[in-house]
Amino acid sequence: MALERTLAILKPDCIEKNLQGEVLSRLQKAGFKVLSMKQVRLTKETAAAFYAVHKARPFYGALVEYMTSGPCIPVALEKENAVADFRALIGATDPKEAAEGTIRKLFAENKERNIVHGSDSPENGRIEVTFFFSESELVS
Ligand code: FUP
Repeated sequence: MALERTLAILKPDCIEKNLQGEVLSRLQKAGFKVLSMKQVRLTKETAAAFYAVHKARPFYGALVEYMTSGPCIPVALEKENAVADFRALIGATDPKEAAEGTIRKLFAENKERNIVHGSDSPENGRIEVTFFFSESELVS
């Protein structure tokens, strides 16, 4: 298995609910190495660019609005098989469909307020980490 990077984003609902420590603790216990993290308030432009792949989807405008409604914490993660393992840890996009014990099943409200983002492929994992972090911020 290859060492991969994946980007987590603790979303505004995670921060509103004071679940930052809870989510970070779960991902660290699951073996993810935190390469870097920071708290940011996304601008409309930044959120729109990050989710550009979903531009044509009906939920795009609301998603951009939501992701700019409060602070977010992008977290750069590294682990063998990081992308698939992180998606398994967080569960399905819709918490109603998420497996028992997953972060979204435990803490998320709906498909929009679903606590945490995870990259969907190793290629996007690298691209999304680079979207938020420069190499100097990733040096351990
Ligand atoms: P995921 O990869 O599990 O985060 O989910 P998707 O790629 O399916 O969705 C991308 C983003 O759109 C996620 F932040 C969730 C959000 N979304 C909505 O806000 N409403 C929807 O109906 C579906 C997805």
